[in-house]
Amino acid sequence: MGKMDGRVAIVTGAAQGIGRAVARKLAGEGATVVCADLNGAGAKEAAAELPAALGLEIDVSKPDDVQRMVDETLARYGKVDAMAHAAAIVPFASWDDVSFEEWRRIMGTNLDGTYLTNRAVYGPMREAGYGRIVNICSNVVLSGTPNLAHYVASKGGVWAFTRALAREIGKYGITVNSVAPGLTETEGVLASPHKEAFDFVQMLQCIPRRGVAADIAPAVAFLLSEEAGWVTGQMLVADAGMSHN
Ligand code: 4PL
Repeated sequence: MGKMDGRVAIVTGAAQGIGRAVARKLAGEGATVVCADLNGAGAKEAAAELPAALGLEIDVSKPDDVQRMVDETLARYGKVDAMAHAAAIVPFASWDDVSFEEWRRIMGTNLDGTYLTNRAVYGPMREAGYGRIVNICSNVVLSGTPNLAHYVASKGGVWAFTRALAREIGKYGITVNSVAPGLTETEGVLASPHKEAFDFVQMLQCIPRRGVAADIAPAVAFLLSEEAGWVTGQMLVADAGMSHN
């Protein structure tokens, strides 16, 4: 018996990192999971390890891709109860190197992707009178971490958008929350200069160890469960207390 029994959940960014851990966790709680990722092979691999899942190659910055993600979910499983939107680009660049083109690239995936995915699941959720949405944010919105200005701006948008959308669609039985992880040991982070920040970040945490994707997934699963229905518009910060102040 799991808290997602009988539920159909879409997870974007499901091929690796936090998205993949969320897909595993939701499946463990009984959900049927649609694993979407720009890396189609990775999405299919993530789906293959789960009892009931579908893997799709999806670019969340592209309206047609995102619509296809929801259409295929409905065609295959008949409904979409929940979505965890984890797909994002995590760049590392000094402000001197953030061209307008690079700014637009980050906004296109991180912020347009949030608009498109939330827009696309909203229709069927409104019709059903039930829905649970979690957008993955970041604790950088609370501190303005350096070398991430475009990323911080995009995640600030995710945070604020989530609050605003919650106001408008609560009346349809849909909750919208964000989860804000801190620096997390994922494939993406380990392949980037952010990996050099673990020691510094650990000093600021209440719990002094490296965060891993499995530390984030339970917070997402709670907010996507039916019993979280009285919680909406919130940002749940899952960062070992780094930003509790
Ligand atoms: C604390 O979301 O939350 C680096 C890179 N450091 O992407 C993040 C912290 C990064 C973060 C993040």
